[in-house]
Amino acid sequence: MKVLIIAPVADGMSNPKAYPPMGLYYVMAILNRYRPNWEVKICDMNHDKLLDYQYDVFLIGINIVQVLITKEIIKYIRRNNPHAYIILGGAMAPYLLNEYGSLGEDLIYSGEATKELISVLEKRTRRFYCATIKPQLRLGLPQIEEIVLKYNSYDQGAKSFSYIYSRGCPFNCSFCSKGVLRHESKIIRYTSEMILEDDFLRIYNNSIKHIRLWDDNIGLNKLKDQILLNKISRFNFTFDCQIRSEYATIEFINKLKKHGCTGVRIGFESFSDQILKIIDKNTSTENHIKAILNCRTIGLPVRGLFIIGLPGETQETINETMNVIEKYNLSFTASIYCPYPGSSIWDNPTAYDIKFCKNEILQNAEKAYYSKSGNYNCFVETSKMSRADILKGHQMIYDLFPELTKSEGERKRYN
Ligand code: B12
Ligand code: SF4
Repeated sequence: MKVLIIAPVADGMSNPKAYPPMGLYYVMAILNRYRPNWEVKICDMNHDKLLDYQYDVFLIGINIVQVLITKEIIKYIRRNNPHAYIILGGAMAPYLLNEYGSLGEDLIYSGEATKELISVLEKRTRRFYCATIKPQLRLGLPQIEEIVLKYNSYDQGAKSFSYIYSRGCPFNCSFCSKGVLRHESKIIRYTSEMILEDDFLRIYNNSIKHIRLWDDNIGLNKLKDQILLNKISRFNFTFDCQIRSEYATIEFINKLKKHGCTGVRIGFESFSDQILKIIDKNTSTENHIKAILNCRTIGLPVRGLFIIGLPGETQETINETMNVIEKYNLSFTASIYCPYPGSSIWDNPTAYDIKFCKNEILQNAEKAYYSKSGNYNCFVETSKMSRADILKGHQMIYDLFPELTKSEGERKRYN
């Protein structure tokens, strides 16, 4: 069987070279492992042109911003190969049928790629398939060499590699679109120690010095964290990761630093307790401030991630966020809020202080992120802020603190 796995163009991604489509390499790993005689290739349309349509099966992985482009890709495939079997999967898969109807695919596969995918392909199952979530996580990444050749990202001047050690998240922020993890997301699945060792050995053998961790769970499980950190130290990697503010205790930050952490990203979202409550963030601005201070005490660079335009946003709440950024000289990234399917706000907009048009978002999601012209868009309004106010408030943060958009490391280098 000839299989082509496609990553559609991800418009607005600042540097696609830095972001391998990790999920699709795991899909490839499953096929390679259970059907080694199948010919399986990946076409990342951020880099490669889709020129050859002579495959039996096309597997396409999509998130919300890749839906419309995928519809076009499917049209091309059908035109050039009417007998192809086309499957859609990835973060947006569970919501596609409900929100868009069919995009022209044969099957929507919701969930992690597991061995079940093989029988789905062989039986040419139609319409919708929901994979069961297994406690044990997936295989390793056998194509590390290929990924390193194609994607060269540098962090802290060192060649780096994106990696994810755990999946799931026990929290339920009302703005978060949990995608394939769905309600079972509370079952946290970790890569086994043996696989971790094997992956890291091959990452090391490919001259990678820095790991960029995309886990949502660092700090949640002491034992698992320790396994990960020991492995990182064993290969002498440096790394960066994201953590929640309440996990950023002085002990944990110290531990991260000792094991080679060069910086943490913290999803503060807002410095208004009222907003944190509305979005069910399950933490407080007190924890946020402590986290910043703990990072400063230990000397670990921190970047705050914020979302402007969340339910309950007012000019005052934006000011609260700005005051903290200024007071702590905090490096930051601020996005504009856009509700996505799979989140509680999307499902129950009337329960929140927010207004938006679902159809407008579904037809323009890729523009909500960051348009090619460099402009942001806003598709929401709160009772106190219009779209224009939110855009203005967001722009003001960038205008007031342009220096703070750089990382702490960069700021030191240029001072
Ligand atoms: C790393 C990451 C990024 C990176 C890199 C993205 C990239 N293209 O590689 C950056 C920071 C750039 C990014 C940006 C954005 N991201 Co992002 N990102 C993630 C994150 C944290 C990890 C993704 C990952 O690699 N997971 C690991 C792999 C193994 O999992 P996976 O991709 O889900 O793949 C598995 C299954 O889904 C399945 N599968 C996947 N594809 C396919 C295809 C087929 C055919 C089959 C059968 C199975 C299958 O098998 C895989 C292995 O089990 C996820 C959250 C998460 N924890 O997953 C959010 C997430 C994917 N991002 C999300 C969003 C919304 C965005 C942005 C739109 C954010 C914004 N508003 O600015 C942008 C869009 C960028 C773009 N243009 O694509 C949402 C998607 C929601 C949705 N419903 O679509 C997520 C789920 C976060 C969330 N909880 O809201 N992101
Ligand atoms: S935003 Fe982060 S902490 Fe909140 S539910 Fe999503 S992954 Fe979990």
